[in-house]
Amino acid sequence: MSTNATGKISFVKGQGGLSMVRVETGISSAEIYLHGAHVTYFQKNGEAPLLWMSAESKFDANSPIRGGVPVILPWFGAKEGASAHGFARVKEWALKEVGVSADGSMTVQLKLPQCPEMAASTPFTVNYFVTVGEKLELKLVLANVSSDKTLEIEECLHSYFTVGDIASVKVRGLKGVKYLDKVSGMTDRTETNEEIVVASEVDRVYKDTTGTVEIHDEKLRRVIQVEKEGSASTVVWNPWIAKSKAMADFGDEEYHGMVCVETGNVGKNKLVIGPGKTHTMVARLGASTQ
Ligand code: TA6
Repeated sequence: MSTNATGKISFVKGQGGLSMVRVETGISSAEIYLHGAHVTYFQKNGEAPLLWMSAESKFDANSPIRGGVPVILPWFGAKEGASAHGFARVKEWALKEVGVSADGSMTVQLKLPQCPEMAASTPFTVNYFVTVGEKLELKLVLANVSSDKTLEIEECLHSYFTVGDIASVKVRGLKGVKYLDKVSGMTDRTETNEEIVVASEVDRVYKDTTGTVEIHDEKLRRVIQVEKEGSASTVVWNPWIAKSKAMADFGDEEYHGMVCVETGNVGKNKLVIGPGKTHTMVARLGASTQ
């Protein structure tokens, strides 16, 4: 355990006996599992937790954790003969460094270890920097370490947010953006609403969009900001009734208290990284009370 004037970092056994880093700064706290480099908790002192976790989530080495911020790499969605959303979220990441900044925020750096699944692709490395402070800042740095081959890769920080009641939530910031509607057979549509409301399953991959998305939560009287850099895709998801029931690690009624607004480069926005080049994506997550 290491501490400084305002913060503390502890290395503990979390749920399921999985290794977890607990970060406590003077103004916020977070929990990060080495399994999947999975941030499961972030809360600013005096506010409701920012991230949502399923009470039914598994915590074992072979399963993804349900909730928080799954790190989706090197593909997004389904893939023939492989598990959905890639393998990074079920690997044990290496803890590389922890640090404190002058403003009291604390950063944990994790690295995806080389693994057999990577052999099939252009060699790459993944470093992930989780900064806990006023906001939760997530920085994903992909490096193409090949000297002559390009790297084609998808990435997504699949953030689950706590809301008071999905029925009184409005998602703003995507008006005019084109999206792939996965609920109506992968139809290409354009967002016409200033405010997106969720009253059935919503599963949309918004394309070529770099703006901040806001989650207006009337019940918790707060606005969550999902700010980003180096990301062209935003995914909005709520499983609603049938899909909630179909997932073993998702409570039948839990869809009322969550919404995903995800930060990535997926589908038509997948990354093509040149030999020896790197790409950085940042998601900056926080809330302001109304
Ligand atoms: O990002 C939305 C989505 O792609 C949905 O289609 C749904 O499958 C969700 O991800 C969760 O996927 P998972 O593999 O974690 O159950």
